[in-house]
Amino acid sequence: MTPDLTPKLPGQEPDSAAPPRRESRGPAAEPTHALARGPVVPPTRSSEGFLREFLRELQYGQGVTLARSSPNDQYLAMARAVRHYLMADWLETARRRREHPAKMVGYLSAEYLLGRQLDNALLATDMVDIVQEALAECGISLDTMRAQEVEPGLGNGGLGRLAACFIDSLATLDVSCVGYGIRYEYGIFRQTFVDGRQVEVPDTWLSFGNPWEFPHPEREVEVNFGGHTEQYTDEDGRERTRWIPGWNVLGVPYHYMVPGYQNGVVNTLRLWSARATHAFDLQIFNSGDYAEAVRAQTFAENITKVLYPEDSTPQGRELRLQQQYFFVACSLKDYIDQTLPPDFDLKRLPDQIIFQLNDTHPVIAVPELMRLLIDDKGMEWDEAWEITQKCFAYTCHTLLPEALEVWPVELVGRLLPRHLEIIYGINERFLEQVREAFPGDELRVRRMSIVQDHPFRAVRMAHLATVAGAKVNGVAELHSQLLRDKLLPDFAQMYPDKFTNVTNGVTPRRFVRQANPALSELISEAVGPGWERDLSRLSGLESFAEDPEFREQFRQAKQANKERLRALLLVRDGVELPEGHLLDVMVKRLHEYKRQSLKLLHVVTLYESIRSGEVAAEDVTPRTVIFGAKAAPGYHMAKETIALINAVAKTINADPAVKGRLAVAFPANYNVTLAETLIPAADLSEQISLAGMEASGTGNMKFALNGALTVGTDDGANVEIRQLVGDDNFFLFGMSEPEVAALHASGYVPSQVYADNPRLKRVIDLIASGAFTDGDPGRVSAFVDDLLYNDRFMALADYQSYIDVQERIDAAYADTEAWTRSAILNVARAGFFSSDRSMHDYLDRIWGAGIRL
Ligand code: 26W
Repeated sequence: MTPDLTPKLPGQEPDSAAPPRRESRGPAAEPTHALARGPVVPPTRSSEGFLREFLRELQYGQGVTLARSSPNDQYLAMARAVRHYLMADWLETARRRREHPAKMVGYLSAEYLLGRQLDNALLATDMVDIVQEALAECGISLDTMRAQEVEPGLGNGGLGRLAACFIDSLATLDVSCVGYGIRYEYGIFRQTFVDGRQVEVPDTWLSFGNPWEFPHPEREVEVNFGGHTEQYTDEDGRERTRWIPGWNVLGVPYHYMVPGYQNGVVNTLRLWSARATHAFDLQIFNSGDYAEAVRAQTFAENITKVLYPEDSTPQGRELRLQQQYFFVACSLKDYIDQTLPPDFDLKRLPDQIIFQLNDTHPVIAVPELMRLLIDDKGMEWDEAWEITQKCFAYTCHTLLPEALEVWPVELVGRLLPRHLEIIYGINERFLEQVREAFPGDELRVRRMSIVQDHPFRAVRMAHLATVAGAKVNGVAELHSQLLRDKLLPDFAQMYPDKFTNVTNGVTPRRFVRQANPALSELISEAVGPGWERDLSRLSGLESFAEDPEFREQFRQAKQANKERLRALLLVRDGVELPEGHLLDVMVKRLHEYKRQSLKLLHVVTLYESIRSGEVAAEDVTPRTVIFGAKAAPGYHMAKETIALINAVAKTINADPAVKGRLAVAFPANYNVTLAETLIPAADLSEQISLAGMEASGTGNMKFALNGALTVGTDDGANVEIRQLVGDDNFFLFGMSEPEVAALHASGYVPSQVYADNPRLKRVIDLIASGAFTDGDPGRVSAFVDDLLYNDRFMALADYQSYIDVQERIDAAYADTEAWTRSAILNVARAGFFSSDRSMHDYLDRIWGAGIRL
């Protein structure tokens, strides 16, 4: 229920009752004391210096003595002490950017899957040794401190993690950027298993305090919703529209530091949190209905309460649209009113900023900017549209048609009536252009319309983004091609120059340097220091692949990482990983198109072939398969798949017949932190989506950079990984995208594939018999029936090819030297997948001139 609030118009607030407001800009007078005038002086970079900061924070910040402090006290104090070392750079970066304004990137993303901050900050400031030494003086271990941190899981998966990598790279490249997003009170749910089934637990990441954020309530902004619009004539006699909102909330920004890698740059991530407006306070004051006012307060704060855990099927929920509008409205207002100089001429806006739209989630920013320019600043439509089109660029992250966001017209009209009018205005003018370019082609007009009529009237956000954006990009070569050819072909025909590609990347700081110190040391010894900032230097490892001594060291590093993983899983999950196995890892969101089901069929095939005596256990390459995956809470088939993986794991791990040869582990709650230990330990990276379905994948890049070999389809960025590392160092299998399309067209009958392949039949029959579910076939029927009679993502069609390639992998792994050689070549040739390179591509292809490097 929407609280009934009288709209707050300027001047309506009785001064006497108005709550105190704080100025957001200051100070008034010049300071006189030298200390107050000079630049910020960072604390001394020594272990004594750090110790001093730490103890001060402990005593004055936490209010405890060392002797009485809890690990959480210690963690909070040390994190704040580390922060001190970034502060001078943060303030200096901000000052520099203000004094020499260059074009800036406004990265608009509903998700940032940041991962833990402590290690990242220590690495950026190069303080690990200093801090370790200082803590040792207090009898505190750095590892204990690291373990205290709950990672900010403000994202679902690939898209959110990509945003985190990109802002890391922009800071490292010293590009002026502000990341804008949402400070969810609850991030992605914590996954637990009860009887092997996923149970979601709220992620209370803020409950022990968050030392990495800086709330700025004095920079709050007001965001309106609901109400209606009305026409009026302004003083100059012009017909204008104004929005009379029905209710509003406040956005309070929380600032996070985004440090570059040892370069003195610290950018800002600005996450918005919703609060009730002061009108609520007034209501308490005036109406005396305290309980009602508090209820309204809760209503407002609901907007940023929780991250929606769906990452492929939008639910069209009202609160989600509220979240989207809330954060972009806050961000645009913040940029225009607080970041630009007060007298800035908005005609020049495109010289100052480019807003990158991370998928369609922030696309409501387009009509919002139009509204600001037209209604608030009095611009004419055409001028506003010209500016708007230059200020946005759109990145698409999917190919699944059902993942494309559409918002019911009824909902948009009720929540954002003025924006709906503007969207209609944009669409009307756009469709005129379509008709002009393609006269008589009304079918095309209907296909391209921003507003769809069927199956229900709704705004197609991808169309809006494509029409408004100066550029539209996909996230890997293949994906960008399919975007042009299959997802948005009419648009590609109309605006061929708009479409471009930027292949994704990952930050080598977090995913190599920080996650894999053993390999990092080897790399530094081989190619010298500084590769973390220029990952193309990894190519210097190429010749070391031929060096037996280096290969031995490389294996030792991998072994150390496996031991680190074993130790972690033992305490984290009570899982005991066998030693000496090929570590075969599939970690990513659970989705049918990613085909965890195919991996499971392989596992059962291995199991069945040993059990049936088809192969002798001692002839099998020992393997441990590790899964990590969260399912969207409402995604039934995904949850069934999780239950089945756990059931299969339980059976296999308990069966003495395969002991020492085959094991399956499924640690719960896969997240960034677990990835950092898992990926460096892996031998084999599973990237087995149906070709044409995975936009890019970024886990695939992290594995290759950590010396795992990929078994993969020709999909997403796998294509580019294979091109770069070479066919000899990549295990390709399965249909290509054109083959998939052809099979679709000719009619795919999975039950026929099953009937024609005796091995596959044995495997599916074994599952269907209830062999893994205590003899209960009912628990697997949904999974089995879907494979046999639907199999939308053609797992059965690729089954034999997958089994064959896995047999080649078994043999290849047995040749230790050759395998190591391939693994080293993967690292040496994967430097392209640094997100620094992605950022250079965005600068060259999308963000344009004016951004200073
Ligand atoms: C609920 C609606 C919805 C729909 C799609 C929410 C989130 C999405 C995202 C676009 C899904 C996503 O994370 N896509 C992934 O983006 C990565 C970064 O570009 C790619 O590497 C993955 O292939 C892609 O699945």
